[in-house]
Amino acid sequence: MYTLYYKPGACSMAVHVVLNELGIPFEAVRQDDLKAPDFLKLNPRGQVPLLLIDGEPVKEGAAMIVYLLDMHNSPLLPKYGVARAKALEWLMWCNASLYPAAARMFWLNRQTLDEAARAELSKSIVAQVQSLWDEADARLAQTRYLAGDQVTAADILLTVIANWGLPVTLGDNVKRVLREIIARPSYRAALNTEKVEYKAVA
Ligand SMILES: N[C@@H](CCC(=O)N[C@@H](CS)C(=O)NCC(=O)O)C(=O)O
Repeated sequence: MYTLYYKPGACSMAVHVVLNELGIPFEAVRQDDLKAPDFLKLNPRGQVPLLLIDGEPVKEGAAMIVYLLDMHNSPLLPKYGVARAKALEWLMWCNASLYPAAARMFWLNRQTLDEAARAELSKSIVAQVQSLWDEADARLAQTRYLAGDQVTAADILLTVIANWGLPVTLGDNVKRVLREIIARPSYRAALNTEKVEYKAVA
């Protein structure tokens, strides 16, 4: 049995969408207070996503996604060869390059700074995030999905991160993929359960 702890619209939403894709039973627990003692007992890092697999806490969203897709034989992560390498490459790019770059903006919002310093840092963070979105757009000008011809979990994580409201411009190729991913029943169901509005594309 799986239990997913999530915060609405956070990176945990990608795991939520993947669980919906698999059509398996799971419980989704909204965890607003990440410093709540009961939650910290499960995840001392005080972060979502957290997945309980038969009661065993597993951290790191990308690890959960790979485990779930392998365990339940999903085409969202090819089993072998270069197709698997490319799917992992882009899943990890979303998780280890795009996500941390975007998260710097949330870090900045928590800092006490004078306005000039904030504006300068913000400009630099947005420029870094923009260059990553430009990279995704250039890739998607060449291939239908991030990993190639087939949709993979990387496209789902990309779609989740795109909705974090950073002041970046998303290219037309990125928008094409976002529209396709949010139309999937799994994505619509996660938006509905988490009560999140998708604003990155109409
Ligand atoms: N590397 C971790 C990052 C988890 C993470 O930073 N989660 C964010 C939400 S997207 C969070 O819980 N932030 C709250 C905090 O760090 O206090 C993963 O991919 O699972």
